[in-house]
Amino acid sequence: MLGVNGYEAVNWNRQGGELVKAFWDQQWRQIWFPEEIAVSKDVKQWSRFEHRETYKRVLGGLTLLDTIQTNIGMNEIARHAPDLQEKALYTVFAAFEAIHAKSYSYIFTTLCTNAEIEAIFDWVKKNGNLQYKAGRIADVYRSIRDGDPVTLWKAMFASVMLESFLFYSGFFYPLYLGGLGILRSSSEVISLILRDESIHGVAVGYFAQQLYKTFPDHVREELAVWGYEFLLDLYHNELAYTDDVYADTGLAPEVKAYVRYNANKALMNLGFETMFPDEEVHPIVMNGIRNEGTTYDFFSQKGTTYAVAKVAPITDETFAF
Ligand code: MN3
Ligand code: MN3
Repeated sequence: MLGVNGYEAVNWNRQGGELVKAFWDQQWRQIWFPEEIAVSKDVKQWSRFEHRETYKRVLGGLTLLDTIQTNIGMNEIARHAPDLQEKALYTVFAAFEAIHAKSYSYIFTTLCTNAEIEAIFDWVKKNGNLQYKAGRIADVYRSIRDGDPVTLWKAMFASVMLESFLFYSGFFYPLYLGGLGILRSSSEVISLILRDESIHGVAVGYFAQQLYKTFPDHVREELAVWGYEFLLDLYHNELAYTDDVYADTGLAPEVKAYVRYNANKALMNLGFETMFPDEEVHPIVMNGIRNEGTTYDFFSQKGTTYAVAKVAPITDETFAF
């Protein structure tokens, strides 16, 4: 970064960056590669699986979102964040996004023919709801003005929407099936992605909250209105996307409940009031998350038995990795 007195070097010994370091350490501790998971174990079940088309589309949609998060989201936020340690953290997050985007291709290679794979990537380019959500998020990322904290905050808000909310219409299906013992190895890959997204949502949300506190009241009010409108617009698009992608499975109502639950979590990550009432999330999906035996849903689900999903606010405990 070029200041008045020249380029400034990142100083990790500076006081006050403890939280950046905690997120950094946690992210590296959970490094993983898709090739470590034996997705080939799913091949046999895949050949007789009824809803292959739905499954492929779900993964295709997720691939697009992770591609945008790699190439635009984390890069743009890292580029414009003023703090050098925070910049470094976002760069690390971006590397994990690249792993995520690549991991879906690993599942495709294992389960699908080349012609099928081409058809999925073609579907991604043509699906209106998918392109709409990608476009709305990417536009906010591309609109950051240099040295302008308000447009940076909006991009951070959009990032939390993507990672804590919009991914979940897709995550639902592999988690649900995995919970039923169907395509379990592929579902394990998705669980590992979800574990990273939990950190990203909390971290970006937390730093966005710190930025938000620096704005005067009238700016905060404007941004809150902008934020809820942005979420609602994406939510309506998500309902249409869910109806379309899950049409053959009968699962759309369950997916939508999960989407609302995660929309609330995204808002909590940003320090905003939730907007949907608490409701029951399919217990199989919750089991699918829990059975991996990790703490990536460190947010609201650690050590509880539940069928009714509740959203907890960020507290000191949130950061006890
Ligand atoms: Mn990702
Ligand atoms: Mn992420």
